[in-house]
Amino acid sequence: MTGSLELPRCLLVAHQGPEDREEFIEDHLEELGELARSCGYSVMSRHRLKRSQVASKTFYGSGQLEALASEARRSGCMLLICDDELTGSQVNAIEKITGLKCMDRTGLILNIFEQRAQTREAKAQVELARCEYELPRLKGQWTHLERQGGGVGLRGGPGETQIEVDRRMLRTRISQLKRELEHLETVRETQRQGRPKGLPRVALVGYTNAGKTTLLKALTGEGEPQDLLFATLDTTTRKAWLGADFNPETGEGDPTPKHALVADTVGFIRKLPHQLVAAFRSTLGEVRTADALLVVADASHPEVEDHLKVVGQTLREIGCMDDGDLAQPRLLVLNQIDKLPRPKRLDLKRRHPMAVHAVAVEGLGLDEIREWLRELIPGPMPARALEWWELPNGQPPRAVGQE
Ligand SMILES: Nc1nc2c(ncn2[C@@H]2O[C@H](COP(=O)(O)OP(=O)(O)OP(=O)(O)O)[C@@H](O)[C@H]2O)c(=O)[nH]1
Ligand SMILES: [Mg+2]
Repeated sequence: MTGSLELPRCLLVAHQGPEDREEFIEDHLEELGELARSCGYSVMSRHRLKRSQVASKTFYGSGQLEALASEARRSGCMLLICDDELTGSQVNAIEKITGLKCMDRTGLILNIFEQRAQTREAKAQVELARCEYELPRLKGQWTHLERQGGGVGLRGGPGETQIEVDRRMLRTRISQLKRELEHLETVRETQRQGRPKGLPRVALVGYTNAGKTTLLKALTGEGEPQDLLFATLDTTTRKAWLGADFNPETGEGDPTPKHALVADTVGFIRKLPHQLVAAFRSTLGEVRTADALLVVADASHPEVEDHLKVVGQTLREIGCMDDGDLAQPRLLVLNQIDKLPRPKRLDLKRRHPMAVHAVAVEGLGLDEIREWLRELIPGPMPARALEWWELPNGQPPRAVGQE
């Protein structure tokens, strides 16, 4: 693996417990590499650190960390990115042993979101998540500050005072941000009320980089797809033309074209920091209140089934139930099938018979999606072929083997 010279270099590490499959951890590291690339780092190497139990102080073994430090020196890295969620004191301990700067997966995802946030709402949501993330981590700095205070080590020493001040400032900022977001949510709700009535509202959801924005563009003509994780942070709602259920030859159906409002949303990822999920509640409100969901997946990804599980789990986390009457209608769009050989497509068809196969970049599968969306709109039922029992002389179809 080579990295470009201009970008800051990093090493990636992940813990592998006795129960963890090797390919599974490799895939996590692959994804962590994508995240690092999205954040502007150059990945020099990836390491699976096997250990039956995590060490409470340093998370990884100290020998493992020392080996990493010399690897980092050899390849000119200053940064260690860990796939595991670490506490503030674990980060400090790792930094001390390795002499490298250490960042965990949550910190990396937060960095990406900070780089991408454009609108006031996205910025406030990301800052809220950052503050929530830093609050329990101030503890790590406490020891550091206390040491600086000449080893006073007593309650009320300079370190403790400093941490109290930091905590208070963070808490004040968190309350301000929450108030601001509540206000923005009211604005959003008013906008929602003001949207044309009678149009179904559909949200595009799915794992990051699956092709949601590409599908938005194909359906509505607007959107800027990018080959980057978390390219989209803000919800964009656009009107899509759905065509009509009308047969010009027989004159059956309704010739009036139908429309829907389609919202593009922030992508999901495994171990999506819960602080971010909580902070993005208002943006993700578009998903909760949508009349239907188009669940977009990158069918060519080797871990697509795992991605779908993450999407299901995140939808539950934001308050969309996926069983019983509470669930909105959902259509699974297996996108990017142009990258799959035919046997793999057939296998997918077997595993997800109700899903639509699509190539959003080429507009393939759009007709089926539009047809499904049209059915959400109350109105004349589309024409259908009569079944045998409805026909005057209809006969039930013969069972196989009766011919
Ligand atoms: N080959 C192929 N590439 C596609 C297809 N759909 C999307 N892509 C590419 O996949 C990449 C990601 O597409 P986006 O639409 O930005 O994905 P997204 O789900 O909106 O991603 P985030 O907003 O980052 O979560 C882009 O480079 C697209 O051109 C497809 O059907 N086939
Ligand atoms: Mg997008």
